[in-house]
Amino acid sequence: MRTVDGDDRIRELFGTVDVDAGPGDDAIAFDYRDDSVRGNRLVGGAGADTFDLGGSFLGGDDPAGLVVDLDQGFVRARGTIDLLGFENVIGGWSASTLIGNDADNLLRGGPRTDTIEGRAGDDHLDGRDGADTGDGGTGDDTCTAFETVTACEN
Ligand SMILES: [Ca+2]
Ligand SMILES: [Ca+2]
Ligand SMILES: [Ca+2]
Ligand SMILES: [Ca+2]
Repeated sequence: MRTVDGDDRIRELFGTVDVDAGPGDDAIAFDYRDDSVRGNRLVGGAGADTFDLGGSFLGGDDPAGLVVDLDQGFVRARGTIDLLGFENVIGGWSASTLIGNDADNLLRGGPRTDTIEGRAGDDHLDGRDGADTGDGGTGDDTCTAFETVTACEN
């Protein structure tokens, strides 16, 4: 387990992934050109933490290839790893399913067709390009750039 303190940006998680970002508002980024996750778990810890897939190819060409579920606490892209204590997700190149949790989440899709759910809390959902589907869930939610949207007040 690699543990770091303060506000961090952790990049290039090659090989086995097992990181605890600790206190502070951290961003853990997958920016290597791979289509699967390996290893055990990523922990955001305290603070508003971001799981950043911008620039990554996780999930590859498989339309169901990438799922990030903050409520159930996992990311699946061929392999599956635990993803604990994160509030925000930035999607990558692949079509993605991004699911929030009870916290106020920022969930941003990528250029392809994404399905994004905020769940409880005041969430900000952004589909970006593609024919995206957004569901704010309960709370005072803001949804941007969706073709189909439900339960968004703003
Ligand atoms: Ca943290
Ligand atoms: Ca999209
Ligand atoms: Ca919500
Ligand atoms: Ca939420």
